[in-house]
This record gives sequence, structure tokens and C-alpha cells, in this order.
Amino acid sequence: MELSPKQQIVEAIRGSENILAITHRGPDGDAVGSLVAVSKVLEKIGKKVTTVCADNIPAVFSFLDGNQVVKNISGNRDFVISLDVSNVKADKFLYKTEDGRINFIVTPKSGEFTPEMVSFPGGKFKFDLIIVLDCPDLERLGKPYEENVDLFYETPIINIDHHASNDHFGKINLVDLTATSTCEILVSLFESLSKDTSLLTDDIATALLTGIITDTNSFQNQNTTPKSLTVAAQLVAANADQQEIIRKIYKTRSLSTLRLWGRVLTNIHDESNYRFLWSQIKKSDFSSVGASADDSDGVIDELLKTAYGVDFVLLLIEKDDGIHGSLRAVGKGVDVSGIANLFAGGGHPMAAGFVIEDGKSDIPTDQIISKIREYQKARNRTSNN
Ligand SMILES: [Mn+2]
Repeated sequence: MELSPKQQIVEAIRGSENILAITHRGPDGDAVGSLVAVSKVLEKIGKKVTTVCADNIPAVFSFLDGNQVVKNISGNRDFVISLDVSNVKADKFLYKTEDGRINFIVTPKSGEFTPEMVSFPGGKFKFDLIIVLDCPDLERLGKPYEENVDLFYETPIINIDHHASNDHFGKINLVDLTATSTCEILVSLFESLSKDTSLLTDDIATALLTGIITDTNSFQNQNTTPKSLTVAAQLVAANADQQEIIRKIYKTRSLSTLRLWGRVLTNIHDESNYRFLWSQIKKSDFSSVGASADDSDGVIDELLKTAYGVDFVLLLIEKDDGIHGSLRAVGKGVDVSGIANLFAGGGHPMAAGFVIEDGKSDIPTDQIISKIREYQKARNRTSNN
């Protein structure tokens, strides 16, 4: 009988020693929660694990103890210098370190070695398994992937995610579109991984509940299901600190965050003819109120999304690598991933986003907004017919 993806993952983890766990750049609560939980679980069952995310863990998630997370994959491959001895036999071999170099000295039995006999085959990778979390495609891992494409090509990948746009890049794909979050999927995987003793210690349960709470916006989003509530209850029973999560993520705002939110409210543009509204944060807004990019987290869900009588809301944020657009559906049956697709982005019907990478300093808001107006015009025309 063929094994289910979950069983295959359990087998793959049991059979490996040195595992790379990694999540998408610009990590959210589900990315951080799943990464921290996987890393702690793998250590608990005696695996070596390297935990990677291209970007800093936002300060709001510092209670999750993501200290083990590093930004780059380094030293992941041996360097091999190979000498062909099929024609000229080697008598002895030694190496010397001098003047900042290592010299390998091979003495021939007879005849002579020539440079053509030396080659540099790729050495073995340190990792025997890669676990990618909450990530629809490998590109979204950012630099750690771009700089180590060979590693990802040659090492078995486990892909655990809940995004509809996931392109099944793994050797084993556990992609559950009905799950609220990657963290929700992990709970039953961890159960299968250790049948006798529970792997859900307080800190692991807290990390997993963080992902479920942030991806459902505290169980307010439409994606909240009976299963997600059951899994959350199971995590609370395992001592997940729900109060700490709520306090740290939703009830602690710095003055700089509040000032930034003030700017977002002042900048609201009314496109009610096209059934949406939008706002923006420019780089200069961040600097003039002393806020960082992290301070913009939550502004769309907690402020803009409370708007009434529109299909969706849009927030454009100017960051170092380009313009980040976030979309949230407000009206019933609206799918904002279609709008994200206009700009090569993606996501869920309720929440989606896109990035327009460019070095220009000004947000081309006119172009973005007029494209969306066109889309809305066409959409409302079809829905009225
Ligand atoms: Mn997620």
C-alpha cells in the first residue's frame, strides 16, 4: 500500500541526520511559528538541524525564541580536489599549510602528473533533507535559495504548506488547502512522528498556536474551520500560552507604530466608485515617525479591513526591495488573489499580496490604481449580468 505524504515525511525524517528547515522571506506568524516548532521538534528527536530565514524575525515574535534562526546557509558543501591516478600511480601523499594556502603534495611512483589530471567534482552536501515551511514556491525563500540552487536541486525536499498557489516543488508535498495555517498541519505530523511521548511541550505548542492565531487573525477570518478550533484547543491543553500570544501580537503597540497608523489613516484614498479603498506608507513616513517596516504589520488587518461597504482594501508599502502591496477582502465572495495576480503576486481569496521590485523611489501608484480600477470595472460588469 502506498504511504500517505504524512507517513512518507515521517519516514524521511527518521532516515536523515542533518536537516535544513527553512521558511519564506518576510516571515509572518505562521512562518516563524512553524519554523521554530519544527526546529525544536527535530532537535528533540535527536536530529541535527539548521534553521534558516532570509529576513529578520520581526520583534513582535521574539517571545517565540527564534534565536537559532540564521539568515544564510553556509558551509553546506565539501570542496573536493580529485586527481586521476589511472595512468600515473601515486607513491605518497601529504599536505602542508603555508602562507594562507593548503598545498596537496602527491609524489608519483613513476612518470609525471599533469594539470589535466586534476578535477573539482562537487562535494557532498551537509544536509540530507530540506523541510520548506509555509512557502508556495522556492523563489520566495529568497537569497538562501538563490545562492544554493544546487543544494535544493540535489537534496530531497519536504514541502509543507497551505497556500492554494503552492506549486508542489517538493519530493514529498504535504499541501493542505483546507488548513488555516502550516502550524495546523504540523500538529498531526508531530503526533505521527512520536507515537509514545508527546512532542508538544509548552514552547512548541505556543509556537504552533501562534501560526494558527495569526493566519486566522484570532479566529476572525473566514478560513477558520471546526478543525482549526479543535487543533487550537489541543494546543491550549498542551499548555500553549494563548494569553501571551494575544498580548504580544495584538495588545502591545509602540508609539512609533501608533504614529505610523495615523499616517495610514490620513492617507486613505476613497475609490468607492470601484468598490475599494487604499492607503500607502512611503519610506519617508517610516523615517519621519521613527518607525520600522515591522511597525506596519497588522495595520491592514486591524485598521483598513474594518472599512464598510467595499469589496477590498489595499495597502502599498515602500520597502528597500520595492513596493509591497497587501490586499484584504472585505465583501462576501470577493477573491483578492485575482488582483494580486495582476502584479504577479498571489495568495488566498481573503488575503493576498504582490511585490513590484524596482529601484525607483516613488510608488507608481497611478499605474497600480488604474489597473485595479479596470479590473473592478470588468468584474462588476460580469457580476451585474
Ligand atoms: Mn501561513
